[in-house]
Amino acid sequence: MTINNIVDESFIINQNKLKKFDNRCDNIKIGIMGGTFDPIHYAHLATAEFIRDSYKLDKILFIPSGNPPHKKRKITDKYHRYNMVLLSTINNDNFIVSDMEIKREKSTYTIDTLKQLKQIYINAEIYFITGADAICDIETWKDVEENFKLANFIAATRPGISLLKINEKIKDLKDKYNANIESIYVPSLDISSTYIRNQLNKNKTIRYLVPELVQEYIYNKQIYNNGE
Ligand code: DND
Repeated sequence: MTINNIVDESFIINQNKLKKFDNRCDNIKIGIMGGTFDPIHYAHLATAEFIRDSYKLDKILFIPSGNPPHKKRKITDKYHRYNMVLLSTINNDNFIVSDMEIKREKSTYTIDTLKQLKQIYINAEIYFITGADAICDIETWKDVEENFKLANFIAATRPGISLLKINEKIKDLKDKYNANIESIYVPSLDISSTYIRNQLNKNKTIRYLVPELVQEYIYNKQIYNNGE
């Protein structure tokens, strides 16, 4: 089977997961894992799984950013990033991929996504998952205070940022915005998308840092080998 066939198959599997999920979305707890995912890697997946288990979340919805306004560098085509997230989640019934930000033509802000989610999953409780770096930058996000009104936030530890620093930031955000936000220690995996792109630029290995299918997709589509 070629990688393109596997992408097509993961798309269909994901559509079925979404259909089942949309039919039983009342009174459930949904974790949202938003990201540029350029590319998705094992730290994203392990963090999402660890938090799903710790918070007894029913499902994790991965939402790849369409046009992330916060990225200054040129990012990879959104369909490649979306396909890689599909390939990474094909074998996990609890991980579902949403294309709501991919389909949005304008800049993709979390506030618009949370409003959209609230309309679709009316009685669900939403937990937005972020890594420590994202939580430290959250005051630069559009309509920060409104984001906190629409969702609970969970801030996962990330190598290089101490739990103490995250907790100080959380205290500050709670005081300022009455935010519903908690920190969680997740097992450290010192992997980043930047590191993976750098490895690829130097023709070095990315094996065991990303799912095998993602590695195959990257090589097949020859992304990340133009100094990007
Ligand atoms: P990133 O581009 O940082 O994602 O975006 C994270 C989320 O923030 C997305 O949903 C964005 O739409 C949203 N955002 C950012 C800026 C402004 C606004 C919204 C706005 O509305 O104005 P990455 O692909 O880099 O990473 C995805 C997640 O995984 C992040 O939360 C990151 O911190 C986390 N992560 C790790 N966590 C633990 N261990 C590691 C990790 N590597 C990445 N090794």
